[in-house]
Amino acid sequence: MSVDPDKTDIPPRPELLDFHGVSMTHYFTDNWENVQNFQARPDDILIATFPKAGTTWVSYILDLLHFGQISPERQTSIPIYERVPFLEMMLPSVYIGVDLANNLPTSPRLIKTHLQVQLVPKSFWEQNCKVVYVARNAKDNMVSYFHFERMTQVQPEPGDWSSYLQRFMKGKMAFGPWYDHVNGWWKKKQAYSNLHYMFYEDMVEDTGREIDKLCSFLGLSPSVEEKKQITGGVQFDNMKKNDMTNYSTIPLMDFKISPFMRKGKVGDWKNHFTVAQNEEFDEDYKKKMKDPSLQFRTVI
Ligand code: PPS
Repeated sequence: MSVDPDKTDIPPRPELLDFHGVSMTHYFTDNWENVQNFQARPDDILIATFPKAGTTWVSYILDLLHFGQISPERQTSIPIYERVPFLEMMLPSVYIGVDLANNLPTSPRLIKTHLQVQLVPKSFWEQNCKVVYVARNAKDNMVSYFHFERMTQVQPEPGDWSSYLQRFMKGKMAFGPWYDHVNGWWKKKQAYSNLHYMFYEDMVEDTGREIDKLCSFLGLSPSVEEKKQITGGVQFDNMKKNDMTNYSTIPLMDFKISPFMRKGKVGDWKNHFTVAQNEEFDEDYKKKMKDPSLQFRTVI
């Protein structure tokens, strides 16, 4: 199955619903039985993130590391959201993540999820799958999510910036509170050793270094030339130009409002938060982020 650009009759924006205590929209819960019963294989690699934390970037890196040499045509013909299916996404006759994942011909299979850790299908843990989690600082993550909600009908209406900020602090967005997400996965890492927890800011600071860490986690040893090619290919400007990674082939997004590959920066939050909003946010953040071992950088 692939995304069918002719089937673009997208219904009105979804409302948030409460799903096992987590805010979600029906697009991510309609196929729940099949999501929950998904049969992972031991060599599957799960890429987990809060939305807008760098999923596509890491997906592309992993895809290039695994398949860039053996199947170059894949890079020019299959969009990243099909190479790395979004497991819980369910848009009937347009995109069914579970079916896409089940039909992947590759080994390993790379699979994307935005689920809070407690909602991940249990077969991933039973099969001891490798998991790559990417986290991004809350302020930039929120800014990116805000612009994403503005431009796609499959997300709830974001409202204006100041009400969005309140919603973010309350966790009233698809996939629930950012705070629970990054903390839940961080705790999981303490008990589950096959989890590589990485940060968007580190990727921006030194992509090559973070690719090296990924390779060591995944047991891969690309040649110097290959690594150089990958590090170059995944830079923001190159991914923005690349139709297979910039989401321009998906009919559900209005790039005139905001492109998927928007800015790719650390610190864009400074262009959005007022001084008062920043103080209020920081105050609330301190109450929610109590674990001193989990630290984020909002500037680099
Ligand atoms: S999604 O919809 O949840 O899968 O989105 P996701 O891919 O997680 O996040 C999109 C943001 O990641 C930025 N991005 C990058 N930044 C730097 N370098 C590269 N190569 C890169 N690729 C994607 C993308 O621009 C979105 O962030 P913002 O801040 O909105 O630009």
